[in-house]
Amino acid sequence: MTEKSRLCRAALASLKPHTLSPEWREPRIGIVHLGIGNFHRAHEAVYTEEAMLAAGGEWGICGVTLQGDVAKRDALMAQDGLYSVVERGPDGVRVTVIRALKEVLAMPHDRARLFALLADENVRIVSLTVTEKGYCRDTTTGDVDLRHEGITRDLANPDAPSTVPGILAAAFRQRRDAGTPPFTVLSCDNLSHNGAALKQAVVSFARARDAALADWIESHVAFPSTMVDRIVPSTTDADREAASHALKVEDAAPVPCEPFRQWVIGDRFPAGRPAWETAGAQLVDDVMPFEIAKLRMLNGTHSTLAYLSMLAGFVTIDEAIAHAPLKKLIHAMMTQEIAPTLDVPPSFDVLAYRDALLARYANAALKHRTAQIAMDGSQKIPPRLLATIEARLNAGRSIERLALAVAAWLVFLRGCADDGTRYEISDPMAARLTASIADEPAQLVEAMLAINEVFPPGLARRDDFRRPLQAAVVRLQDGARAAIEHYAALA
Ligand code: CS2
Repeated sequence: MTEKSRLCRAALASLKPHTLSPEWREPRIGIVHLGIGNFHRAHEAVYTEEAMLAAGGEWGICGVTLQGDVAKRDALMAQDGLYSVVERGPDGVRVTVIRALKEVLAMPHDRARLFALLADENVRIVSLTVTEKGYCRDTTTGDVDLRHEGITRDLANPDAPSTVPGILAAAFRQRRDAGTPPFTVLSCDNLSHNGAALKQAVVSFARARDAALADWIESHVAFPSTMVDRIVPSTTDADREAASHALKVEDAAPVPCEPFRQWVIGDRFPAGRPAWETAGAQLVDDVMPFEIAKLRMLNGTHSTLAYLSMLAGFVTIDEAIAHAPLKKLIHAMMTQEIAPTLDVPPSFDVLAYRDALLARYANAALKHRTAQIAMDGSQKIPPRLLATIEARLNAGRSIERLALAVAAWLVFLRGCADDGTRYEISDPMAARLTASIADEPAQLVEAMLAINEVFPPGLARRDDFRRPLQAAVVRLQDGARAAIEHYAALA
């Protein structure tokens, strides 16, 4: 067998049928994206390429890995930033080569190049997908966590930062001192009020060293909020094979995803933006209703499915949702417990949204692993489930199924599935969480509720939360499948 050549810009002429459009003019870099994971490459990068095709603009992307993932940088740079998006839906597979990514950097190795770009006035947007933990927030105040190891280091060495707040504050110091207008900061992470949350983290970081800089950021920089949505699993060999089979050249870094995508963006870009609306993005004044609906309905049920599945032994989301009692439980959880907490515009049909989500979960071509979603629960549980629980309790309503979801997370943290299979807990708070593990349900609930970074003390104290939570942990002692059956049968 002859070895296939590698995807690269010189080969683009022969790849035209696999691009969004044969037209292409290489843009300059206008966006720096922190956290160049699969999600960004299947989402913002695709929207941005379509926007440039429709309306032009110098919006090439420089992606940055903050974890020093040199292998990822080198794999993408060996392909001149090109990669394919492998859309997997009920109607088959579609492979598209994306060209918007122009450069990839790995921190801390490429710090000088990153700061040169962050100082460049052509860079008008810095976007982020760094997950909840990348914000280094003290969740009780929303300010940056001054005890966080990376934050302490960055405050002591402001010219060699490695955290997101540290990097952004240093970049703004450069721009302010040079008289260059600021770039807009666009958070694309799944947390509520993501723009405001990031602004608070960056401003409070700056304030700890340089109050004038904090004031400058506060008054000059726009941090619009966004709601991002596309289910994007990790890449497998099957994706690499599908891409190279379709393209007839080797792609070492394809991204699998579902056909569906959605992006709702707060329209505040004083330094300009790509014409993302031409690619189907919704530019709105207020993102919040969309953001909360997505976090609670999609991410909330995703996490529920993930923890129950880890215990019950369902490996992928489609496998979990094919289990009739679990589907019934998730349907009821959305309809009866989550949807009533949402305050959405009349044009937003929550029940149609629910049905569309269930159909997306059933996509058997995607193979979205429940273990992937189960990661970082300490960061995901509060916005996805606890906020809904508080809203329900404040309205004097029941939380049986939501409590089961949180209970499943607690039991999951024991690191052992119902059939005895052991798995690792991947979570920035893993040590703290596993130290609080107990076999006895009441003890487990007690120890976990004492972790204030996850459970706000006001909620943790409430009897109307503790009771159903403990009852659900007790149910799970008999196995997740039995618990699922029980809760699916609730009226
Ligand atoms: C998932 C999300 O991994 C997870 O925690 O819930 O990444 C989810 O797939 C996306 O938010 C969908 O837009």
